[in-house]
Amino acid sequence: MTAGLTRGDARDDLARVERIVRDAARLMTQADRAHLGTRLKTSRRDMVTAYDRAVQDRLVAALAADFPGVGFLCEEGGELSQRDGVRFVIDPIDGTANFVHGTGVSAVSVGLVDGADPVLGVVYEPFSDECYAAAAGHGATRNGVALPQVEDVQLADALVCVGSSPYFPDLYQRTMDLLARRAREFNDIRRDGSAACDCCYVADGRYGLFFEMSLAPWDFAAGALVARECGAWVGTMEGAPLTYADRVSVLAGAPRAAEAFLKGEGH
Ligand code: LIP
Repeated sequence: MTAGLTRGDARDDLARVERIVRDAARLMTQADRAHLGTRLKTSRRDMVTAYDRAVQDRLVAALAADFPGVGFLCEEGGELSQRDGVRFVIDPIDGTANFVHGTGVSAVSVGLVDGADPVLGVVYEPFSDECYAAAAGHGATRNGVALPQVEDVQLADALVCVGSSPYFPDLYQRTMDLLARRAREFNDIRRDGSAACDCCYVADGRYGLFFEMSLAPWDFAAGALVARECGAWVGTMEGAPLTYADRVSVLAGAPRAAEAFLKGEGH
């Protein structure tokens, strides 16, 4: 049983969530790219498309039918903004800017959280057909194949993936300043534009570390669990546990790399 939340056991529940995510993601790969219905939200960098909303509507309808009584916290939320209790935490398209520009990675991310405890997570990048799934205490998989524990690399050997917090100009500048001060401690830096994918790429060893100064719970709820289940250190950039109600900073990485990053000068 998924922490007493649903009918099945954790792995059965996870398989059902993964099927729902994969189905909804077909809206992305079948999108009419000449008619994305793109609109601005909080700034010229913060966009939403008709497909974000369509994917979210399909996810919510299917999850509500399959998991009656479970709440929702969704990026395109409105009334679907339950910030505590048992809830699905949904980013219908994480990496919307990439989706709009037809570049990089963009994924459907669905987490299931009980208060501040992650229970399940699915992140599916449909263009590369890579689906990451994790249930708390049961490890993580990529396309159904178990992921090994992360290699505990040093910070100097780590490809460090950066989230630039583009919706917050002050944090964007603080991120650039941090890189100017500390990137020389890393092997090199990368920037993808999807925190959900970035956390999963820490889990599968592509990156030794990922950080971003401000993320919403839907950006990281699923991916952070995938990373944690693969032995990565996961928390805030201040070294605190993640919470799932409001925006927080996120750090995920090989334990030695994360420790060295946290010991370094302030952010
Ligand atoms: C995005 C994150 C990304 C971050 C962007 C944005 P969205 O999510 O995954 O890491 O840098 O600011 O928050 O908005 O595309 O769902």
